[in-house]
Amino acid sequence: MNNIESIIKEAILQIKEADLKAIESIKVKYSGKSGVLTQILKSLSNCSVDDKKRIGQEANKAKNIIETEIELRKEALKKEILEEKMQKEKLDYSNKFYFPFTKGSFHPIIQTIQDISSVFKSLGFSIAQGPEIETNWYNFEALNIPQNHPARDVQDTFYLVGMKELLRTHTSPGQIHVMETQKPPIRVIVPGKVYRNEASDATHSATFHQVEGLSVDENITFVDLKAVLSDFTHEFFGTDVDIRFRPSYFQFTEPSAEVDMQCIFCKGKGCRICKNSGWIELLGCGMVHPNVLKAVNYDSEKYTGYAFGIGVERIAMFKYGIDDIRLFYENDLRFLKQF
Ligand code: FA5
Repeated sequence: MNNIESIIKEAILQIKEADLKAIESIKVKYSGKSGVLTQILKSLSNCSVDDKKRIGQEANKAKNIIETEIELRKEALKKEILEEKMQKEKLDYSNKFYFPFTKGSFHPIIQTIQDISSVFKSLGFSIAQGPEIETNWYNFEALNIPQNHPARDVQDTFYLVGMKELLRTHTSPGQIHVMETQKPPIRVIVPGKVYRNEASDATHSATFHQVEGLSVDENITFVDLKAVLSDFTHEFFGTDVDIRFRPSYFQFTEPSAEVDMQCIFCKGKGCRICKNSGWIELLGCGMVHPNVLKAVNYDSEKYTGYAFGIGVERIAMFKYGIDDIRLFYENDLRFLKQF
């Protein structure tokens, strides 16, 4: 009997120290098929009836005690593991690490696109989107840019594998998408990102943004174009800003012009930014070429239109007094936090 009591004590001590793996071998050791208590029960066959009864009862009681202790320990161990896991995964909702919040803001280019858009919205323009991956048809052919035009040279255009698709080199394909799906009167802007295979400098980048503008209706003239662009520049930069329309050439407009703004960095005297000309080019524009209207099955005898393509980075440089376009893409927080 003393032996059974010491077996219980010894087992309980081991159970208290055991982990989940060890506890299974303790079970085998005491109450398994060849376990200590099972052996005691088996050895009773030669004992007297009294001894069989007394020792048998005590051995079974010991077996129950040990098995209960084992189950309790197993439960406690599982709970401990779960709590440890929850502790590790617990989120700290207290505010000690997170205040004060640093306020986010729009990138100056996004902000400029929003500002340009809201001026044109106030002038009655709606906003449309076009894809960045285009076909030759939308980027060139429908815009009256023939196969041998230098703008189609692989030097300027990023073609996708297979040469069938390309990254749009300007937002003008947006004109075609709009005219294909809408009938005149049209008054729309198409903002977006464009790509050109060219070296970057203080005023040029290989990836930049444009806002395309298009208006098509009966009796639209160059006077309407001049009026809308003058309204835009004065609304955006203020009435004291000096702009000029300079005759130019685009395959998809006739006549064509470029709009320059007096360089704000040197006040027109000439500097590195304006390449000593005193002016910085803001946008290209003109009257929509009849061939473009024909490409979208518009009646070019009935309808006329104007179009323009604004360089967003150039506008942002003017607005914020930035002398190098590359600053927009470096994502230096010291620069971005100023906006
Ligand atoms: C065009 O892209 C014509 N699609 C614009 C147009 C639309 C003309 C509709 C007529 C009718 P251009 O290549 O000149 O034109 O670019 C337009 C404007 O984008 C420029 O005036 C300039 O402000 C800006 N721009 C041009 N190249 C770059 C460049 N590499 N980096 C930053 N801005 C640029």
